[in-house]
Amino acid sequence: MSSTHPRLGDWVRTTASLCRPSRIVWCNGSRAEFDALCDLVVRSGAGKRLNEKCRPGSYLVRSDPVDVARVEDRTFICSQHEVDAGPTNNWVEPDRMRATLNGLFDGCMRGRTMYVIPYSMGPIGSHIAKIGVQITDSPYVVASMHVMARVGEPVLDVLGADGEFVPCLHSVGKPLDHGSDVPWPCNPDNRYIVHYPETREIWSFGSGYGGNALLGKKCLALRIASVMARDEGWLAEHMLILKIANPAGHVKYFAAAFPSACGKTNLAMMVPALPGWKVETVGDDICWMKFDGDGRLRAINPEAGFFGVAPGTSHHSNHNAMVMLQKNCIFTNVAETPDGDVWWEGMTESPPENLTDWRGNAWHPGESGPAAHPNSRFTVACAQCPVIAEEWEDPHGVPISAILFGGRRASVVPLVNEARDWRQGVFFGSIVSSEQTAAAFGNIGQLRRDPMAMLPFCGYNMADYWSHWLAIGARPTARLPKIFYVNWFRKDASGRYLWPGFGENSRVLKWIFERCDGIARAEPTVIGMLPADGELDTTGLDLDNATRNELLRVNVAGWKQEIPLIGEYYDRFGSRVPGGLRDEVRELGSRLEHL
Ligand code: SAT
Ligand code: MN
Repeated sequence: MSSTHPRLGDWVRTTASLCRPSRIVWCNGSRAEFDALCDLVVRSGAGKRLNEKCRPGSYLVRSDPVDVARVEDRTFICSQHEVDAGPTNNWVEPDRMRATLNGLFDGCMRGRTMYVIPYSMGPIGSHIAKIGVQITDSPYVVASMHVMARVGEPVLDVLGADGEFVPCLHSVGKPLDHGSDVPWPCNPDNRYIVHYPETREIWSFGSGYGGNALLGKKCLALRIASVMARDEGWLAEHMLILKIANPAGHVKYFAAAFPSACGKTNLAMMVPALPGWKVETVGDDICWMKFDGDGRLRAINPEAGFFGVAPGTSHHSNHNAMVMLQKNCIFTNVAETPDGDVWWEGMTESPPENLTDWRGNAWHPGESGPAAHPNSRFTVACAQCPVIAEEWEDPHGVPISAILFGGRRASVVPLVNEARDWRQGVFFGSIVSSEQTAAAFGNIGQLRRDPMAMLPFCGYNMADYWSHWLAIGARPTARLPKIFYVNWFRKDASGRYLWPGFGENSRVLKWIFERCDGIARAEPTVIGMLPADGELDTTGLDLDNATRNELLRVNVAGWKQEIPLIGEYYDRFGSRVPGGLRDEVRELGSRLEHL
């Protein structure tokens, strides 16, 4: 198979003459191709087939211990002008970066197979979908792309002879010069995850892991897509999409953005504690929203699979994920049990007696390090999720009624707060922050700002991105979703969580649902609209009044302390910060002063 698309053909030829692989394979996306790739990963020594009796159709892969996560400090937005990348992105002048990368890619696939993977982010042929073509020399990456995106021949059909595609070039950066290979080739001293937003190209070198290497996900669907969305008037967001039905069977769709380690996948697959309510999944990580003819934002999940963090996933935190992971999964860097199954921290209350850890060494309870790497992952098709919404592949997308922003904040930020209008909602998104939880990252309790949870994923100046959000809301015909700021992570003085979280978060979703219908009552306060007395359904929950009040109170002193911090944060972006957001901070400050 090859392409009848001259520009694609040219790009593949030019890339091959630069990288000099021993052969080129065009991926057709078939099941047989997937199986053959998995066999290759097994034969390379990086992967093994798990016990068919425990995890049918599943694999365990171990990466090189130095190649285990996204490398934000090696991620670049190479726009012509530095200011267009903004202060939150790494920038190098594009011609200089091209020269560096041309040097690194020169001959980098010697002795290897170069795979060409046409893929669609979004249902094939959907007007919201985008096509990418990834070239890679990693069979593990090709197998993962099979799960995470729609790949192969049907994509080329849609592309036709002159369709648009984003070229995505990836190499593990380790030519095979003298025959013998290592199980997980990579080049940790020369890692580059590079985006050219103006020409919409992605070049990634030196890593085979996750978002560094599966270029459809963070690189295309967020960094490049956020630029496309700005130019074309839509939103490419780091959000889950959930479907929620009330006991009467009425349905709404919410999109929600959280920084990492806030339980996005768990929320997307939640089992509601409230009787009669039902949550189903449309997506767990990325959401593309476009206006329809009625002025509503309709969302698709551009992905076809979940690439989720394994540790912490259990029947308590995410029962549906546990069911979803019973078969046909690729696990990376989790621990292995003696009978050829997988295990990770948090899966069971106590670990099994004997394990092989993520590095391949014997491991016993009480060992100093974890058995599974903290960023170990499962890769699994969305279709396998037991609560996947039937419309998850609707090419028109689903209409979004509410957008939720959340962070991990022990104090100040209430359990739920509805924005008075779109502008205040964008303000909420812009100040999203999480407290650093482990001593590993600087001071405990220190805030990391992560606007709209897009800090590492916005492909242009963050302040311009806020302006784009405001412009979306200023569209005259728009029927906009309501925006809410949620915080499941409030703690008391002794560090105990005030709110049970997980399935109990359905109580908050219920209030949001009923706000969208104009049924539930809210009380206007200086910081936003909080649930009026008795409006948050706490029936059957062991929550005393004092705790409830603490979760939903306006912490005047706390907010007064936030105001200068927000101002300082905005100052990083200088004059690019939209006036509307500056107004929000000033007005919030003066409302607090007048209390
Ligand atoms: O490695 S990924 O970027 O795909 C996942 C993540 O870091 O959120
Ligand atoms: Mn994510």
